[in-house]
Amino acid sequence: MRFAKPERFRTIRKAIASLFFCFALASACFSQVPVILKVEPPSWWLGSTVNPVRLMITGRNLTGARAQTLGRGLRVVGAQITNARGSYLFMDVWIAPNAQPGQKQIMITAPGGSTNASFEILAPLGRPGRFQGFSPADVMYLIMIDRFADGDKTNNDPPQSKGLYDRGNKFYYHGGDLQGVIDHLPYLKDLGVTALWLTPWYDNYDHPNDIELKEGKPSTGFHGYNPQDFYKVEEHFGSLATLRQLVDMAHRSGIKIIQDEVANHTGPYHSWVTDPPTSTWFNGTKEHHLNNVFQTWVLHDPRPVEDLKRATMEGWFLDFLPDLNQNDPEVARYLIQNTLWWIGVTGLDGIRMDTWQYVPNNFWHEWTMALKREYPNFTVVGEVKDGDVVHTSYFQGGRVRDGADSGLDSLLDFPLFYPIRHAFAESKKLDEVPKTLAKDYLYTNPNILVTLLGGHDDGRFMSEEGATIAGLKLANAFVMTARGVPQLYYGDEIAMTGPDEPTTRADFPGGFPGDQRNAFTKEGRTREEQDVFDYVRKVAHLHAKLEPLKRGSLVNLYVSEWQYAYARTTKESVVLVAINNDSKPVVITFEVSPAGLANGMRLVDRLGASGNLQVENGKLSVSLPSRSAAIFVQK
Ligand SMILES: [Ca+2]
Ligand SMILES: [Ca+2]
Ligand SMILES: [Ca+2]
Repeated sequence: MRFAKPERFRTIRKAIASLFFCFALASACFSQVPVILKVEPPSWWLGSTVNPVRLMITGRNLTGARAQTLGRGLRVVGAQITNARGSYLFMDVWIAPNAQPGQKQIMITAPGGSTNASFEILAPLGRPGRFQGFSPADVMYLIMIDRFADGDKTNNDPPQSKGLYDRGNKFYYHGGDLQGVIDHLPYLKDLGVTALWLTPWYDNYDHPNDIELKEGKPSTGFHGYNPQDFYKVEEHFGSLATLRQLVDMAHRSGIKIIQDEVANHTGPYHSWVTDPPTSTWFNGTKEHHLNNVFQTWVLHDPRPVEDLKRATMEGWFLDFLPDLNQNDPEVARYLIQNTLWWIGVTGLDGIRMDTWQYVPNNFWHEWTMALKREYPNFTVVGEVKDGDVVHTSYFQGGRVRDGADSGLDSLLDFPLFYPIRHAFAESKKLDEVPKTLAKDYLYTNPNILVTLLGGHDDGRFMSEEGATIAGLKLANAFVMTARGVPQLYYGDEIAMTGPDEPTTRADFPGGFPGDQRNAFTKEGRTREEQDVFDYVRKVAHLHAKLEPLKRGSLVNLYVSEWQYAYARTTKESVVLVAINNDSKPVVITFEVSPAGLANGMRLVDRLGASGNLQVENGKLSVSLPSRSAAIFVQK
């Protein structure tokens, strides 16, 4: 009996071995069964200008797959293409005009078997109050979603991306989310905001980023600019349902939503990097690519050094952000549909496009055409971060550049941003501002440019050397009365500080659990913060009330080193603005006939800096205290 034990063990071992053999055999038999991991886009709506819709199905064992729709309303049309690794299947699906909305099934049959993929046909969202586009009638407000307000504590440390939440770390998630924005819509409405630009809400990577070290340590994608899934909402920010709710509730408050998009690159950990859908999906590969040299001046050079141009257009940002190849038709189609999808499923109103200049104009032409075909009122602002009007204006649509008309409506007005900072933050001479505006003739439409005094990629206004509350007020008065679409940066209305990129993205006080005070309320603001808040609110509301500030032509009336006076005029009315950036009070006298103001006309300053005035001998004499602005309207 003593030998029975080893005998029994041998039997068990044999049994286990044969079991393994069976498993191995089974997995060999079934390993070729197609598996569907993702369908992009996952849905589309009836009555779209895009029909058929190009589907990209991500999966396994798709080599040689054929697709066939089950049921009515959806039809696979044209050829189906799979890649050699069997990880992607491209096909067109046509939505019947009389299709019933709902989930549809597509049967995918490959040599190893069949499986189903789901695709939803949606009823289109109603047009009134949606897809509105932004205009100079708006006051835009930029929110960094992670840093504004935490409205849902349950998504702060989600299971799929545990450990990225740390309010003590400038480069980690702080808990801000879409619900936090919803919760503060009344605050924004009260401030006078009519359009929200939200930093990207795409799903970013779920683990620390040890490719892009910040201060020597791993960072995270809290800023949203490193997508790992272009069709998902970042789990730290909420869900697609929350996003839809945000868009609807904002619209009910008279606030538009502007999505921040990225079409130049993906995040460094996107699954495409190791398994690209086509061989030309990216410009280069992870191992072999150009490093971006940022020589953007060659982009408008009529005789560009081609190597420099190529390294600027196709180089990977910082050597690790995979550069999408928009000249690959599948990439172009993917990006165009992705843009339309976010608009179509949420009803949002505008787009701020990141890194505009690093993407070819022939692609932008197709992209904006598709956008305007579906949503004619929609508007787009492109980020071309450059202080030179010659350079920046090159990228505005309305004329052919580099072989195509990009169709781009608007640009962030960085050429005006720097003079605004110099004059109002650093208390330098003011005439750099009108001298920059004098170059407006280079733009196809300067009136739609987005003017700003702060943003998430620059240190805060109040952290510039020499910045004062008086200067901050002047900058606000200027951007909300000059031509363009004024854009505010969250927290500038309470004079938040932060000298560099990470600190400029600090948490809004009161937006987060455990905050010492709540600066969203008057009680929670310091006297100085309240002073700035009241001023910004006042000029924002004047912008809303006074038609010329929204639609008027800009007429220059007086320029000196330290003073600037201009009018905004419509056929019906005039608003006159006078700014004294000097540290001394001043009286300036100037002709007002170019603004159509007649003798005897009485004017009152809505900001209360200057006394009431009367036009005499075709002139006005305006008395302005040190560092002050006046907004005159007819009495
Ligand atoms: Ca949260
Ligand atoms: Ca994520
Ligand atoms: Ca590029």
